[in-house]
Amino acid sequence: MEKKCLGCGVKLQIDNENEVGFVPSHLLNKAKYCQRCFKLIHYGKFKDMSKSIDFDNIFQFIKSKNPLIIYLIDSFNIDGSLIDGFNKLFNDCKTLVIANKIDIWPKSMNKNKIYKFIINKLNKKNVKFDDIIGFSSFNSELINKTINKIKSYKNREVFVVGKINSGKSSFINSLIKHKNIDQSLIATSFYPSTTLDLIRVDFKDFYLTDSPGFIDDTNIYNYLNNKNLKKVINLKEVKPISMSLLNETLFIGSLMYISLENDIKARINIYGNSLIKYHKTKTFNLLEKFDSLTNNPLYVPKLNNIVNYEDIDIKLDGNRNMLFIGGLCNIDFLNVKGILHIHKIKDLSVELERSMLNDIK
Ligand SMILES: Nc1nc2c(ncn2[C@@H]2O[C@H](COP(=O)(O)OP(=O)(O)OP(=O)(O)O)[C@@H](O)[C@H]2O)c(=O)[nH]1
Ligand SMILES: [Mg+2]
Repeated sequence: MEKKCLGCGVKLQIDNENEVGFVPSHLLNKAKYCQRCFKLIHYGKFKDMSKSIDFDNIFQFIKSKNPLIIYLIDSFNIDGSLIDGFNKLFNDCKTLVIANKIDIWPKSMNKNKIYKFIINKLNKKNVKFDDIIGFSSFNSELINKTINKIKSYKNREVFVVGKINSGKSSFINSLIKHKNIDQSLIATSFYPSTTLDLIRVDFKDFYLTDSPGFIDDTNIYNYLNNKNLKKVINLKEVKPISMSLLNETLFIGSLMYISLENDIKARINIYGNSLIKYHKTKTFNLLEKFDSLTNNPLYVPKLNNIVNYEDIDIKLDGNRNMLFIGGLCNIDFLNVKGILHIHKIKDLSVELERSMLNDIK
């Protein structure tokens, strides 16, 4: 019988060290993980093997099972974690949305406002779903609630799908731990494309299957090398950073910058990783300043292809609005009216919405 890696899902093999699933031949019999996952789990070393993922095949297979789909969405990076064409891919399937990583938002924030915000967003983007649950891998009450919800669908086959890094494997691991199931944990990490193939776990009442994260160019993770990812990615509760801007430009690390039209004063709260430098500067010679940051370690490295930038303008209407920047940070504008200029990576998702911190109507 073929043996699969319990960390990433690929078939184990002993022939080629540079291909997925490799284990040294003398370890094959007792190995649970491939060499790549073993190194990730024990030494935090990551090897990108995302090219090996066969999404067409995987999605066809999932559909053929007529499963319950668990659609994992990162509640801190909502737009960046939506799959383009989700409805088309899984049109006939029951869908339970899990709004994950709810613990990254400050504890003081009203979680109902976040859920309501996400529901509005999904409706606006015409995502069809049957139910939604807020979730965090660290909250046993939410884990319990989720297990009961999954059971209530009575589907034997349940597949977890979502974008890279949305937390699919951590989600399943938290259920494995909670139910004390005799199963090795799936490999997880903040590096994109940790999971490479399907991983099916028997929960007795149902089978829960992990899948590789869907990849596109909307998230900041796709543009950073492994070292810089650590400084940018949000893995724990964020503490908002408050500041005001008047005829000034805000550099978000050396990744992008935003400024308001002249003489408009803005009070903002930034929700993001405190390792990023949020740096204010006078609004002139911006491109020169930006280019001078090329040697800064956070500067977007040109990984596989050239990264294109673009300038866009967004109108702030005087309400409390939040700018969501593809997994990088979210910026709350407190009742600012005027034009916001943004210099950003072309395909990075940047969306302005009425802030979830508004009162619920
Ligand atoms: N704070 C917080 N972090 C989480 C949670 N769930 C996952 N993470 C973190 O998010 C990162 C990605 O988690 P994974 O479970 O590997 O994500 P994935 O969706 O399986 O990723 P791929 O396999 O690459 O598609 C890891 O660093 C996790 O620790 C959560 O509920 N809260
Ligand atoms: Mg995974």
